[in-house]
Amino acid sequence: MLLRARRLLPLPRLHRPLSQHAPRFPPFVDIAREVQDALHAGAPVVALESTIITHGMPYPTNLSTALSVEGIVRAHGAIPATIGIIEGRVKVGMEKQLLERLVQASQDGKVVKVSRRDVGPVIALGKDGGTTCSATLIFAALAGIKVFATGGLGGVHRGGESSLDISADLHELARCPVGLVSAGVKSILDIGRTLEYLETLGVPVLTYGDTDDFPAFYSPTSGFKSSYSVNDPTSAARILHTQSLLSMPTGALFAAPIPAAYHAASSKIQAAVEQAVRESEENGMSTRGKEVTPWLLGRVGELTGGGSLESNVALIENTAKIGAQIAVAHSGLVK
Ligand code: PSU
Ligand code: MN
Repeated sequence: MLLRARRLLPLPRLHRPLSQHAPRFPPFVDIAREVQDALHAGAPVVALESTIITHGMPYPTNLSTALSVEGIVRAHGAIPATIGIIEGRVKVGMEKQLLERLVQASQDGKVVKVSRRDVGPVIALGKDGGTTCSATLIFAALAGIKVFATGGLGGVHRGGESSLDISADLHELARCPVGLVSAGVKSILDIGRTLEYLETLGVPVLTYGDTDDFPAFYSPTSGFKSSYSVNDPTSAARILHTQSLLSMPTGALFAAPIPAAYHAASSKIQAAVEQAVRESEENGMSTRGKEVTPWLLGRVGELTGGGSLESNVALIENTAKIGAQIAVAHSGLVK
């Protein structure tokens, strides 16, 4: 059944304004000045991940998308905080030069794809890292950022019931109080099992829009439903704020369908996804852990002659806009 958010009584505010929670961070965490200022003022901030840049998209689209997504967040009234690791230092908010540096390092094949298990080693060993959803959630939560926009959350891979290839993203969303806006989960995944897993972990899944269809990244539908939908930023922000008031450590997944202009391309891309998954099983790539997702994304890009990449950029730009709107609404609730 589809449950819609209704007008409710105003929620109570936090006891103290955020500015009085002046947090101390470990010495290897650099929060960009404007991000720090915004967080202290209770102003809206949107976290962005860097695995998309280092392992998700080819050059130069990775850099242009990182920059355009930041611009979109700003245009909608929030401060962007792209999160990544440079020489063992966690950057929360990266200036253009830092993004370029990360892009260059990834061209040279020197960047680690960092999920939760990689965080300690990459920092302690002074390496460069592109943070996946899971690692980005950790640092967003540490900094006090409430909203994170990206393309696709990781999840249960096809055959995951025997390979146990289940992304650390799911567990992290259960223990970081951050709203993650994505275009659903990657269509290369077993979407049904991913949703079951999120339910077990207690992570609410909402479609952001006027339908309860759970989107499948390149496509607005997956054949699965979300348990809720919201179609305004305030309702989304209220869910995050309600969980905070209950001291729940949990985040939420807001699944925003890819914009309508890209729906027509989705069946061709989906066919390429199916082919890439088949090939990955045949060539043994499907058992190669963290390499699986980048390989599949690259192969789908080849098979669609770049069509999947264009859709990928569009859906991320869309989640960045929605993320900024939710962050703005959330800051209105807590300020
Ligand atoms: N979806 C994309 N591009 C990506 C990813 C997801 O379209 O680059 C990345 C995200 O950073 C996500 C990660 O957190 O893949 C999941 O990887 P794994 O399945 O290895 O956990
Ligand atoms: Mn995996």
